[in-house]
Amino acid sequence: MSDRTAAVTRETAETTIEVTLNVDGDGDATIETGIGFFDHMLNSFARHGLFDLTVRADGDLHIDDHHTVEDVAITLGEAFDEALGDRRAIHRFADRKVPLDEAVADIVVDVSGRPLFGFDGEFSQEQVGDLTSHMAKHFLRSFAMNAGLTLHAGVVGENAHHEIEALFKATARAMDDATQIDERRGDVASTKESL
Ligand SMILES: [Mn+2]
Repeated sequence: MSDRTAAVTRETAETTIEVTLNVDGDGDATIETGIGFFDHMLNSFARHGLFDLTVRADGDLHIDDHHTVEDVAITLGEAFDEALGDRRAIHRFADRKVPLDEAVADIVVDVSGRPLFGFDGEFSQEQVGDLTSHMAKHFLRSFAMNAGLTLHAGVVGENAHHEIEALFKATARAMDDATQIDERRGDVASTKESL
């Protein structure tokens, strides 16, 4: 198996984002986005998905968190798409339910190459630290669109920190499961023979 790694840089007038990813890592992360709670979420994503991940973001935080979170999601999605290559022999489908105290997040994913995003839930507070809670949903959508995922997410809870963290952990575990290689497949996990 060739290395499932990627290095993607994305530069716009609003942000400069650098991401390196090893899908088959062991959870090593170096994250600097300038948004403390978002760093906490990306660290958690790497750790629980056993992805080696570096994210360096230099964004227009003097405006708000929107462009930085969105562009990190796009760049991370592109990194997964590149690292997974032809997606040969992966499990493709996975679902994970992760609690964090009173919050429960539910993720089901198809690493299909056909982007679609569904979301069911509300965040209990508008803001967690420097992150606008709604941006967690926007992150998942942008990640799914750019990684080529069918991703359905749901969350319930009473504390937005818990709700968002449970979503990131469940997404990490689901992505870890779905991207595992099943050598019995030997080929792409689709009757169309391409993803
Ligand atoms: Mn936390």
